[in-house]
Amino acid sequence: MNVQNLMAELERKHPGESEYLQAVREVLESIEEVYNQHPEFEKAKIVERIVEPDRIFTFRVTWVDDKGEVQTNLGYRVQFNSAIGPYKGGLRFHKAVNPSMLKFLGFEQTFKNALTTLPMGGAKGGSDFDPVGKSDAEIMRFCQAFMTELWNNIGVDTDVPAGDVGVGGREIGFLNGMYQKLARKYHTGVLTGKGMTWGGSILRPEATGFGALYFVQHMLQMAGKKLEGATVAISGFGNVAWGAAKKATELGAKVIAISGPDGVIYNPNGMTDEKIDYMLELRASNRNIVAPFAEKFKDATFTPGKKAWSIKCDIALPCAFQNELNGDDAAELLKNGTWCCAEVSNMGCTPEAIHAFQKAGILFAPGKAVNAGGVATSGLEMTQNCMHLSWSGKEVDERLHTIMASIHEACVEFGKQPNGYIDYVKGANIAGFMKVARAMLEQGII
Ligand code: 2IT
Repeated sequence: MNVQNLMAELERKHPGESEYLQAVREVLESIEEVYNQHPEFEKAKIVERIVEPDRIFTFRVTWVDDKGEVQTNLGYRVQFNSAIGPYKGGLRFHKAVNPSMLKFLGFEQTFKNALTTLPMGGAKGGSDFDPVGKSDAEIMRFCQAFMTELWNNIGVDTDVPAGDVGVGGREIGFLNGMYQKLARKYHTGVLTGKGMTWGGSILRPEATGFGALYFVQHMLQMAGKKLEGATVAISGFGNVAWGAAKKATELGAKVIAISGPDGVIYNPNGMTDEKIDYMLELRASNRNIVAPFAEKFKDATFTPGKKAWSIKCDIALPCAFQNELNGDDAAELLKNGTWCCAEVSNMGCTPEAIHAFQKAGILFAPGKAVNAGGVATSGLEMTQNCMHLSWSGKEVDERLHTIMASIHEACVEFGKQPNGYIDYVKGANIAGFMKVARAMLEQGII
């Protein structure tokens, strides 16, 4: 394999798909050396096959808003790779959703799911529907219209969607209701992230953030550092940021920043239960602003137009969107003494930011390892659904702990450099890639 040639070919085939090309380049650069030691991969053209999704469904979603006006959005499901199990991955509702974004997410999901140790292939889907400012009734009608097109392409043993940005428990409820009505199938395992009374798993809402903090604990332990007393800046205020803030606080760290598209909240005294609960209210309001946090809690201040990375912190946790932390942000964090950055969002850092962190020798880990606790717990939800039972919170949490420990171990095994530095990017990419590549190899040319 030659990365430059492969990338040139992909750029020609998929012009302008910047997020997708960025995600592919990062993985190929990480695996090049190991790949070239395996002529059997080269012969089976594994890399040429693994970078393309198996198939993409694109569909029109038409619905009626509260004013009686007809609205049309685009819907997608990218079924990326099924070598190790049925397609699995979230749905994203955001105005910027396009095929490039969902292809990058589906590609990442394939390797992330491989890291979880569970048998799940990679997928992603969503729509350019913008939930901001929508009523609950509008969200319901949109979800129902979206499922009218999607239902025939998903199923317990084929493809199991879940939430992502803009899709939480409320949306999964509306989607599941419509799925059952259309498919006349009532197995609880067609979607994950369900409510607790209809097949959901305890801890799934918390799992992405909790798993991320378990991963950070392992990183810190290995580096001889501690979470207790560390200051943490988190971007975003949605489901993932909420889980991360909750667990970071529980483990003795001080969450001094959260943020939104409107600006940053500086929270010098850290989180309380009331503040953490309020993050859920902010998300549920569909306004997509974080400023009200500082109106409600007087010890916090809001600065419009600023990112979480403007706040001096020990640990930076991007928890919102891809490329939300760029080279300039990394430089500012490093100047302020940040010594760890763990991506909780998918591809939260630009390549320039990752390069800056690694060059400075600080702890850095990529989203596909750090945030894998979310989809791992979706996998545990699927297992419970198939067994027709539900596990206790203790049982799910223990399994999540074990999975995050094993992902950390895999990153160290494949990412340890001769000078002792652990390149978690390389480690996660090689570990995830090797598993999927071997599975493809053993199943022939298809
Ligand atoms: O990016 C992700 O891993 C998710 N949005 C969760 C996917 C899932 O199937 O739970």
